Amino acid sequence: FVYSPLLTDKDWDTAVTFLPASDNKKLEKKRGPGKVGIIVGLVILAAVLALIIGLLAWHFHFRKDLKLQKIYTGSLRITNQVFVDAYENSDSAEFKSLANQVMDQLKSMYSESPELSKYYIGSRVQAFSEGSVIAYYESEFAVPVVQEAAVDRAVSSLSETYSTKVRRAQQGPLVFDHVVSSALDTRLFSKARTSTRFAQHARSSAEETIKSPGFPDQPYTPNSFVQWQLRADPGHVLKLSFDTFNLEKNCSNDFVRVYDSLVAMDKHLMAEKCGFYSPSNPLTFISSRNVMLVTFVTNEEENFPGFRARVTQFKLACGGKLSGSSGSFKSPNFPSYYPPSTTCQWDIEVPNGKFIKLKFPKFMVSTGSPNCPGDNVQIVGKSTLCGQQPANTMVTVNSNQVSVVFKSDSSQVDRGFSATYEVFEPSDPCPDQFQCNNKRCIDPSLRCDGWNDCGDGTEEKNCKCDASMIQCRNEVCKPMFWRCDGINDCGDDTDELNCGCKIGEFKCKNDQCVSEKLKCDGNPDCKDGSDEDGCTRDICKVSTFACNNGKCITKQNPMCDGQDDCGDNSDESSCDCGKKAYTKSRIVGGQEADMGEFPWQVSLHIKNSAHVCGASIISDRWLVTAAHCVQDDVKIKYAQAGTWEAYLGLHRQTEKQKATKKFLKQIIPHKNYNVYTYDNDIALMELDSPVTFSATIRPICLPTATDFFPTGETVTISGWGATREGGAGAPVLQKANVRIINSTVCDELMNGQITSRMTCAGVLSGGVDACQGDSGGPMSFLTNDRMFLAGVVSWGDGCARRNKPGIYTNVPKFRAWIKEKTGV
Ligand code: 4AZ
Repeated sequence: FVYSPLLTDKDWDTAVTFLPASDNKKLEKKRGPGKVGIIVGLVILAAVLALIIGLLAWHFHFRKDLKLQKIYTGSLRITNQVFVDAYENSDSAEFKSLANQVMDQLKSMYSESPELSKYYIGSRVQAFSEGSVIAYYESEFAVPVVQEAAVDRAVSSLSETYSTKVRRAQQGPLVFDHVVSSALDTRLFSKARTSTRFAQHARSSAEETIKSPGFPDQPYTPNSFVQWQLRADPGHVLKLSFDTFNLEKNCSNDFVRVYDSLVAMDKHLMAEKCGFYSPSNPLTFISSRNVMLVTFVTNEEENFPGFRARVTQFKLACGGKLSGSSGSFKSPNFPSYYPPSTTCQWDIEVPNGKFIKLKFPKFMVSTGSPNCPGDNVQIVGKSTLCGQQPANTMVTVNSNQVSVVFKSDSSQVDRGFSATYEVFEPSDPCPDQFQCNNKRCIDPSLRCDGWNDCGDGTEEKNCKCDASMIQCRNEVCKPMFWRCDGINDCGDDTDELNCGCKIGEFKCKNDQCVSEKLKCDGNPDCKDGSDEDGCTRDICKVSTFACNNGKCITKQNPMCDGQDDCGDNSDESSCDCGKKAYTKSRIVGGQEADMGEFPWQVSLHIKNSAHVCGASIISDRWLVTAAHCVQDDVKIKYAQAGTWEAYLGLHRQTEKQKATKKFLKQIIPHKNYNVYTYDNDIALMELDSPVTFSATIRPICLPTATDFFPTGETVTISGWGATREGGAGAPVLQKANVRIINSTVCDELMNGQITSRMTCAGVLSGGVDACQGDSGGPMSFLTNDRMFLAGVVSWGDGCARRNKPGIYTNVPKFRAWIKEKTGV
């Protein structure tokens, strides 16, 4: 039901009266200052002095009386009362009677403090909950500006007095303890806002929902303040699950706050949220007791669709006894937010004589700082973890027993952790493996191979290198093919000393050597770009943008960076691309993408059959894919538009009905595609009708012809391809980050098969790569806050093998061709 707004808005603006203007007489002009001049001067001086004195008097007399409206929210426990159901209804006689008593006693409590009694206006009880009876209230004070800090101190000292000992408030029958209060954020009681309050009780049988005003038919209303008081049965906790959450990005304008209380107390603020959350990565919150408060505040600008959340109740249980040789456990509600004010203890006992290895694949436990105040995970007798820990953080325990205690404090929750444990022999912590200093165990063949597999580099120290490796002076080994590639791989430059160039190589001005083939290919392959110097080019020089007005821009990535670099805005037009709709936080070695994270990703199916290739949306009519995906074979006419159906906005292959299916009008493979070398592996597909863009369907930005993606830069690949070489396709869209690899190095690794129409990217230590079924899909590069189509998945030597990067079609090379064929 709806409450009326609590406090009538008071206007504390103090009227300011200006000093009367001095009655200046008209004065005659004279040559010199003379007598009259002196008099005039004195009069002006006197007027100025009077003005200064007046202003000072106003400042010290009136301004100190300027009053602030201060609201403190609080809760207190009434220990000598028993909760009755009627207390849930603020219209009931029982509620009103107890509320009046609480208000009386609050008044008498404030009268104990001179600062508070002087400025006290009134209180209002907002709600009661069980235990014995907890009252939630707001108290209002009109405080002179200069007294604000003193009043804050008086309120917290009063709370301290009542929270430490049980006290009967003067002249009242109620006994209070646990009086807690804090100043209410001014954003929660702005005068301009219309305010609405709801109270709802979750039941086990039925499902309650809460939603922003107007949802789902219209955007939420501006300048509103809505509050939901949520309750569950005693002994239960509440779960709030947002199935839609789409608010403005900036939390200082519109936000949702979730409190572990029935009043908006910062001490019990679980989280403040804004922005857009993907349904595949939903927000859910759990309370520590049977109450929760949700507040929704909007300002006058930009109204978004809003949110809807289910409210359920359940009994929270966590921790327990764990035994056996291995097992797992996780924080309550993982991977969504754990409840505040909660303690869970897991007592692990493995067979006698064995030790325990704990591993945390994911760990996000509130903010970390020295000594982990707030929320933390204690591995009793060993260490305490908090904050964000690297994936697979490991802790070993030299005992067959250990207790792991997770504690959250009263505010600011996070996504928590997952953990596994397994046993190890005390005499052999890493059977047949190398033990790193950080206790990780790795395959012994990974020692001294130039890659940091331990994570702490221990296995790359004190190495004797074999002939295929460079012996760096600092005693690490690096692969020989990294010698003289312009990158300091050793860390002490040993690998870049005494570098001449081989036959077929070009010597850059910085002494780096690059393949002769790369000279004047439009990409600066030398770090200093000297391989592109002096090349005759009809348009702008390398690494610049050719504006429509003929101007050349030398700045890197000038497109869509919000600045009109060209002067005719041509570098800022066509920028409605490359942005995902959602907030946030196969491919071999990747992980599941969030829904809508790659809204340009397309799944190409043979009609009424399975996924074959990926593609990327570049406009409402055109897709880019790989030419090798559209080559006829003896059985299937892949080159014909009628063979295909394209799924746009697809996340899970089994949920095709949720995606947009499109047929094709035509396919344009690049005419120079080479079936043997995969050179020019790119094709365009025209949809038979334009697609409507949405949160899950959007185009990616196209790079300009002169864009280039520097060695070492991170790019993201996505697709439903195989999750290991020779394996099956992924049911859910996968993503992985890989790095751009120097073309010269790549050409050597791939036995001279790399052309300037190809870009290499991967993780040379292996394990992360595109694979069969990812072909045609995007390699996305993030710049200026947008994703650009840097490459198209093309080919590779197997998948995710060591020193075998993935090969991608170099999209900038085809920018003019795309424009010519599609107009995009
Ligand atoms: C493929 O067969 C394929 N490792 C795509 C990419 C890679 C290998 C194979 C890169 O579609």
